[in-house]
Amino acid sequence: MSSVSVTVYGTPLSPAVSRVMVCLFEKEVDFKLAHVDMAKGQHKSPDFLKLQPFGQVPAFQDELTTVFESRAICRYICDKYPDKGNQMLMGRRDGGLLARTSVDQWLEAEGQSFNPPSSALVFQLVFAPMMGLKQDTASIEQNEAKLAKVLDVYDHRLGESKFLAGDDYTLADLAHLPNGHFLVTKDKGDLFTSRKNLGRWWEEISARPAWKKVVEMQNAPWA
Ligand SMILES: N[C@@H](CCC(=O)N[C@@H](CS)C(=O)NCC(=O)O)C(=O)O
Repeated sequence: MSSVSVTVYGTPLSPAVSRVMVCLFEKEVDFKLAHVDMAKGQHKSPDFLKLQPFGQVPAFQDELTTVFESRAICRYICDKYPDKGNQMLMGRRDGGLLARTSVDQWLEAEGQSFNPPSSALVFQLVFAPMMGLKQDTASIEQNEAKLAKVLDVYDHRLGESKFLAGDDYTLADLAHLPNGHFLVTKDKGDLFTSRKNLGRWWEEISARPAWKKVVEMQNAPWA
């Protein structure tokens, strides 16, 4: 019988799915990827809706526990497997409330400030062409301007500390990889490299072996 208890439902091309996958790789938690064919609408099927009531990927199962929302899944993985793999992802264990709060704060900043404009850009630059939709240039311009303002704040922060939450690489940094990667591969890398501290940070976090494994899976022919 397989000893793997964790299943991620989705496709590695989805930013939210790849956020969970990179967390599992960092934590060295074995998992199965159950492919969900979104083109066929499998994410809206009654069985899938039992795992993810909004009909979105990822869905996540660990034995009898099911969790949805990629950032909540990442927190679950860190809490459930504290002694596995990278043990700093939720902040240093001896760092107490302040270390964890700093991670939570920047993870929220990713979800509330970075994600809305970067997701809109990724949709226009990556998924609209894949789906045969015309790119909306006004949306690209507006969201790039919104994102630039967010990244100015990040650049300032990253002038004070090596990573967003402090001196260690944490979930707060990791959560940015999926959208950041698509922006860089779609010629928007100057959003990062034109800002000195942000460019240094991006180079470091995107070179992590756990993220490289996700990119390899995204580039596989079956993805
Ligand atoms: N906030 C959710 C977002 C999930 C999400 O937007 N998933 C997209 C793929 S990246 C999806 O399933 N889209 C299809 C749909 O909304 O019907 C998370 O982080 O898990």
